[in-house]
Amino acid sequence: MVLGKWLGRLTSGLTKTRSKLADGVRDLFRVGRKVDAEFLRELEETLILGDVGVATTRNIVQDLKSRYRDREITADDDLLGVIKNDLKGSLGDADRSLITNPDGPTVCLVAGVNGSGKTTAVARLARLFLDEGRSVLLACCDTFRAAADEQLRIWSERVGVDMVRHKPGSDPGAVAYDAAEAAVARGIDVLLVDTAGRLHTQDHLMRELGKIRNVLAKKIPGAPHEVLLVLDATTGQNAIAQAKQFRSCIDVTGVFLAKLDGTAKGGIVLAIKQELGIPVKFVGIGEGADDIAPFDPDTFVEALFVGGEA
Ligand SMILES: Nc1nc2c(ncn2[C@@H]2O[C@H](COP(=O)(O)OP(=O)(O)OP(=O)(O)O)[C@@H](O)[C@H]2O)c(=O)[nH]1
Ligand SMILES: [Mg+2]
Repeated sequence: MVLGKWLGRLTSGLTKTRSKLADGVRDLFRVGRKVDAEFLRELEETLILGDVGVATTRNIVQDLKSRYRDREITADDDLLGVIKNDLKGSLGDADRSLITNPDGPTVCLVAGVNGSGKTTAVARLARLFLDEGRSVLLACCDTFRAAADEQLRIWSERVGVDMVRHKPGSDPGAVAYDAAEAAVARGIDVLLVDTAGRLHTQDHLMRELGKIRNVLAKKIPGAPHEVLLVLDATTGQNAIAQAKQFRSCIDVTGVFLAKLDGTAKGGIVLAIKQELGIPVKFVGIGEGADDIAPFDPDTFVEALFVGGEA
């Protein structure tokens, strides 16, 4: 499914990645070269430099090589189209829709390391769900950082949703409890739970995350239905290492890849799929409330290569 609505936004959000990855690939094809060893080496280099990841790069290069050798494709074919299809195929057809709770509020817990973009993600998800006609409530379970609740409050006003907050320094589990209760009482569709930034090595903070999860589960069966890990795309391969560590502490159901607009490392989307197998569900492509797009492989690859064919 190509989400035409998102193509424009993604296209501008992927400007930096396009200049490094897609333009590099396109330039290779433009010179009308044979698919020989030198060409394949350059393609491999371009994909790896574009943060696509070693395994995915190898698969794509190998596929092109063997199909060329078997004369399934020739130099006259639309080789860029072949690569684009390979990239789309590498991203797979995982279900990327929000996991919803048919019997009450859908609870979406948002976690990640410090500064990855969690609070901004919460605000943008709220805007997205409101636009879809769902009612939304925010929970500020970041009671750790002073001013975190104020930051979320400003967003909640901007987006036009209510939030549940306690005083800074209070127990985030208690906020989760009150927020879950309020979500049920008000018949809310989606409860978005913002949390403090943490590293997997901070045992007490990881336990705290587990406690928030348990409190939510006690109040709303099956909650949190979605655990979104927010990764900062500008950190490239580091984001993948972080995700592996987080996943060992909490069940992650999806990735929110923030700051795609600020990096040429957008190829990381492919490496996430290959190395984590967790679906990227949303991408952040700017600092505004509307700078979000549901992730769709076709739209992503099309947006990446926008600007003419080889
Ligand atoms: N360019 C760009 N900036 C972003 C994006 N998402 C977040 N940011 C910026 O990244 C910075 C950190 O964002 P926050 O949402 O506060 O991050 P956080 O994970 O909640 O941070 P802590 O709560 O301190 O751990 C802010 O300056 C945001 O404006 C994005 O998609 N693109
Ligand atoms: Mg925050």
